[in-house]
Amino acid sequence: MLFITSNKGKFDEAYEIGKKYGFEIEWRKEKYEEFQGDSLEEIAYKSALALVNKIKEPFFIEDSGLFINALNGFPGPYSSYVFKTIGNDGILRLMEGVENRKAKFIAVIAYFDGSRVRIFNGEVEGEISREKRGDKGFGYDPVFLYGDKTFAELGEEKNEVSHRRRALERFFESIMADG
Ligand code: ITT
Ligand code: NA
Repeated sequence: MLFITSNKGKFDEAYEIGKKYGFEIEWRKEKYEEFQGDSLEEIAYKSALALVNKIKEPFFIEDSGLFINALNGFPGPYSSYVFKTIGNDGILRLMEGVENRKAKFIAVIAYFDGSRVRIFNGEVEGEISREKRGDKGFGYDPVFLYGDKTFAELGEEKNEVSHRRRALERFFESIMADG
């Protein structure tokens, strides 16, 4: 099972989750052309289609993002760019004085099965913390509270509850059902 991503954090988690289901996930570290779009689904679907000619064997990609309620879903589909530019400090600044801290992570997997592209979703609800906490995980993990801990404090446990876990679970279950 080939996972195409430039993000080591994503790969490491998918690899660990895959093991639990008996799937060996192989990393193809590649920066692919990422289509713009209004939704993660659209971006993932179009990006996967564009890779089909190049890869020629079954593979999946995953597009993910952080959606903050009080910011109308920002950074959402722009999560990668926003992380590289303003980062977690920028997110905390935007949330200064904001009482409604609700947010969610969404992961969308686009899987090319050799003939068509199929989509699997997962999400997890939480809150934006008041300060960065924890040194595990990657990306927005230090500012995403799940209960009273951030994803960066949870470590391994993140893989039990994350958006990525939920999307991968649906993906693996579907493959197993197909035999
Ligand atoms: P690809 O090569 O797979 O596209 P990417 O890092 O560009 O890697 P995305 O386009 O999906 O990935 O951008 C998602 C952004 O959201 C990126 O900045 C990630 O660091 C962040 N992110 C995704 N999942 C996360 C998670 O589980 N915890 C923290 N941050 C996450
Ligand atoms: Na990306």
